[in-house]
Amino acid sequence: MKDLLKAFDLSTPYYNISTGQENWVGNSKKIIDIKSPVNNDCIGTIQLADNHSYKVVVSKAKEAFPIWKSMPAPQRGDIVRQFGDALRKEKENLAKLVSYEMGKSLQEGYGEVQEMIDICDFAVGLSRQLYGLQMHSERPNHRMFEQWHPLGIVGIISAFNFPVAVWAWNATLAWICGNVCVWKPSEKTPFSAMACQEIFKKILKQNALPEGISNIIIGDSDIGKLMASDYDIALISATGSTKMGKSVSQTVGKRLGKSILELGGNNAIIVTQEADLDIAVPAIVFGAVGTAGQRCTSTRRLIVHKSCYQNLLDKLIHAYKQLRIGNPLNEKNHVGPLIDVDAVNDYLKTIEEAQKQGGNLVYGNNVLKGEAFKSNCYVMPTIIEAHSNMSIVRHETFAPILYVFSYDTLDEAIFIQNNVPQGLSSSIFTQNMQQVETFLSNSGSDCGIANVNIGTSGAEIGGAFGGEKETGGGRESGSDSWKAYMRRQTCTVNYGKNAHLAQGIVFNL
Ligand code: UN1
Repeated sequence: MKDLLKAFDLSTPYYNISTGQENWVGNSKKIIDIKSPVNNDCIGTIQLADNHSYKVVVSKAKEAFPIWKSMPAPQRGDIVRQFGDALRKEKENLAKLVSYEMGKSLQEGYGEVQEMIDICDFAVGLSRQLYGLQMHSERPNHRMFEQWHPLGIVGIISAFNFPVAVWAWNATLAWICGNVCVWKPSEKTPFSAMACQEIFKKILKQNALPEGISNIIIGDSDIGKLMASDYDIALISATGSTKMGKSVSQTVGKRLGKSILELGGNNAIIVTQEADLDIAVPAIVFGAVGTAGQRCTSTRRLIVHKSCYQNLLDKLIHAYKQLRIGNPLNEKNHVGPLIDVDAVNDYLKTIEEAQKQGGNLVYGNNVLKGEAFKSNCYVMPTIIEAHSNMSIVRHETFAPILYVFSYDTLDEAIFIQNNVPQGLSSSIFTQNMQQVETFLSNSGSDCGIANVNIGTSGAEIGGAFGGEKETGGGRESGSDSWKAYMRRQTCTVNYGKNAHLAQGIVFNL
């Protein structure tokens, strides 16, 4: 694994922040070992940033902004194209590093890097399509239109579960829009983040551009708080827990700054009596156990029509028995470890609490022991039969725990689905068009993502990604999410010889 770090020039003992052309600077007293959840080996040691390092980073970003924003957007797009090309070349190494540092299966590591490549392609095209509307003015010889300008510094706070892709969704769009970025990755997965910075840094250098266009700062929540309160950060895009999002939003709100929040999910799949179970079962299993249940889109609740309830439950238990849990870098394994022992404790506590509240454990509830599992982070995916008045089902636990509910009418199923504080992703499995359209109607799913006959996780980058209620309301990635990274300006030009006031107001002097 040391070779992987070398592949990204990450081979000296301490890392902290990357600034300008000066490379890594560290100065806080907090030094942490980054241990792989795969085998508990120390990947490297990180010196966390403090206030001073933060200020240095922001000053580098500030210096770079005028240079970057003055480049035409399609030229900025070309820099992002080069980044996408470099990611294609580095795909294998980066996927392995992500898998080793975060614990997701290598297949999913490749998927995550592919998601980065896809968003680069999307951003390149978009760099020629930052369209503003033109409106007809009510006044003669006047032209009215809107245009979009960059914001300045975009702060990106990302989580451990997608240590590189979520940053790329934000950074690539922010860049083509003319912004510079300051990225605070999760301090649980800093090496994957720094590898990305190294890749992009080389491209900036090759193009004689300042590294301050992309900055990285490895710190704990204190750095997140500095970013949120900093008037120099025009937009904060934060991905993580609802608790973190509320704190960021309140701090940013105090200064009337802008934020994009992508917070917790509590995603459900409804399986109706007219579902094709052959396509439902793999989607449910991948949604619930993929990334060891640590996606914000992971399937946490399954709402099944009573007529097929037992049949589906039996099929799921059968499928769960086939799952291979183990080293995620071994492509034969389906499920890797949780991120750390704290996450394992949350898993155990949640299962215990669910049982106390009347849940019926039908599969799982086990931490695997032995040489192959020596990090103590490998858990068995778990299935619990639940009912709606269990309060625990309203909480997001980042672990492979699936609650299963039985329902009678579709209205009841939709009610159960929506009756949680979060609103990210949702799915229905059915071949019945009325059921599909009811689920998609304004009386149906209240989530930002509503799928039919596919699971809750694994969204493509082309759509806007995000959700409602405590998920935070932000939208990232595709569609017109780019607009959040720019400021809109409405312009009206009088090219005539007379002064006209709007609304026909007469003001004769
Ligand atoms: C996340 O878990 O924060 O839709 C992002 C998905 C992925 C992204 C998840 N494309 O599951």
